[in-house]
Amino acid sequence: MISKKVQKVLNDQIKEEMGSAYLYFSMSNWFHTQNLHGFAGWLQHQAKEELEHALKIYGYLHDQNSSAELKALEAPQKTWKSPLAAFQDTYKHEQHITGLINNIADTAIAEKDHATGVFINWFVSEQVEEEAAALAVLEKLKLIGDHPGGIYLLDREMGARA
Ligand code: OFO
Repeated sequence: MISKKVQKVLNDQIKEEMGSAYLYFSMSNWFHTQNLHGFAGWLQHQAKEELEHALKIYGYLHDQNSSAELKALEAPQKTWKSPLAAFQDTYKHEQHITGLINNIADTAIAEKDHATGVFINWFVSEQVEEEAAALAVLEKLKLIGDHPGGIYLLDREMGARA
């Protein structure tokens, strides 16, 4: 059984993971409208991963004989002024999520909840990868600047992810 505090931060995180999925679906949609289908595919893949993260927490709550509370989601941003602006937001968003995951880890420690500590460690490592992946794209976009040829090539590279 997990404490009320741990239940709360885990339920809040389900909403955050669903919100991440929503944000990345919305970005994917915007990239499709820009005819950058490689970026769109990359973000769709990312959105699916976020749904899996939400499901992982949902499953853990049930394994702990608890119940998931599904909260309302806000509509995500719909347009960006450039691919660079979108990936600045992606990187910032992942840093925000890392902070929330660290807070869950801190809560588990404060509650002497070793099971949740072990469970959330997977997310701690995952966030290192997610920040690195977003930053790698962001840095390439900074290098490319306003050169359409560079965006075109990066779009092809991004399309290889799926
Ligand atoms: Fe769920 O890792 Fe990104 O947000």
